[in-house]
Amino acid sequence: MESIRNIVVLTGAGISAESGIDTFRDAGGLWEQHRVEDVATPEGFARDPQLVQRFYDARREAVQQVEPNPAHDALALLDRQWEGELLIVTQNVDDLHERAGASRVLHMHGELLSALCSACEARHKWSEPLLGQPACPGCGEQALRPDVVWFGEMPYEMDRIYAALRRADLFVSIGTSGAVYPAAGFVRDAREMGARTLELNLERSEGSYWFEESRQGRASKLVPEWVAEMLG
Ligand code: BJW
Repeated sequence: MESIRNIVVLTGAGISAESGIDTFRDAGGLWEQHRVEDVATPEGFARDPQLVQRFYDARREAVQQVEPNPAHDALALLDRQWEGELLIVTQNVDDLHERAGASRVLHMHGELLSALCSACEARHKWSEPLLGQPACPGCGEQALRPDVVWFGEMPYEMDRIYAALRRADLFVSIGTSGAVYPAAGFVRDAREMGARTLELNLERSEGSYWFEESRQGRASKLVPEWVAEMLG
């Protein structure tokens, strides 16, 4: 693509599906075994912290057993070789972009391998279960929760994301259903600010009609093809 210098890539659960991590809204997705209100809201956590800690402990353990797939690898290659600005904004709480070698990554919905202390608000790298209420390494309180963004909470790094969207020449959305805001609104924001827009998804997403171009297929095929186009 000509005249593209600054790129924002938004990724969702679909990019990690072929690594073996369940998506949220597809058949067999995580929400089928648990109600959203029970496991992904501050109210659900207050009501039954053990259920929520168990849910995230299982996912934290599972994420350490999987590997990046060709879609993560292709984005990492783009990250290494693209000379203009690039920001990979992921809604995913796994670390597969980083493990594939990408460094320009921002986790707007938090990270499974991190714990947040509700008492002192410190964030700590964390790979162990939280169910046994371990003490916060910073303040000693037994107040650690998964460092993820639940419904009704403010996603991380919104200022940096909007600043990158303002500068973007191209916005690319990969493997996300476009059902959750504010991420679902980025395509409109990017267009209003003059960027070209491209969707790569297994099927047309809820917000598909906002994109100038939409390609359907598996991320492990579409993403390497698109990256090859970008790197010429
Ligand atoms: C493949 C594939 C393959 C499969 N290859 N593709 C009414 C209207 C508008 C908004 C609201 C409203 N009421 C409430 C809100 C706000 C609310 C919201 O959006 N609710 C909706 C339900 C409507 N949002 C919030 O509360 C957010 N905070 C907020 O808005 O704060 C105020 C604010 C205002 C303005 C600016 C800034 C802030 C917080 C949202 C937090 C979401 N948290 C979760 C859980 C994180 C922790 C965890 O992982 O457990 O984030 S929910 C869940 O959904 C998770 C995901 O990141 C997120 C998005 O899911 P994603 O990635 O799109 O997955 P799926 O499964 O939905 O889609 C997968 C796609 O991949 C599908 O399309 C497949 O086809 C495709 N696919 N295999 C390519 N191989």
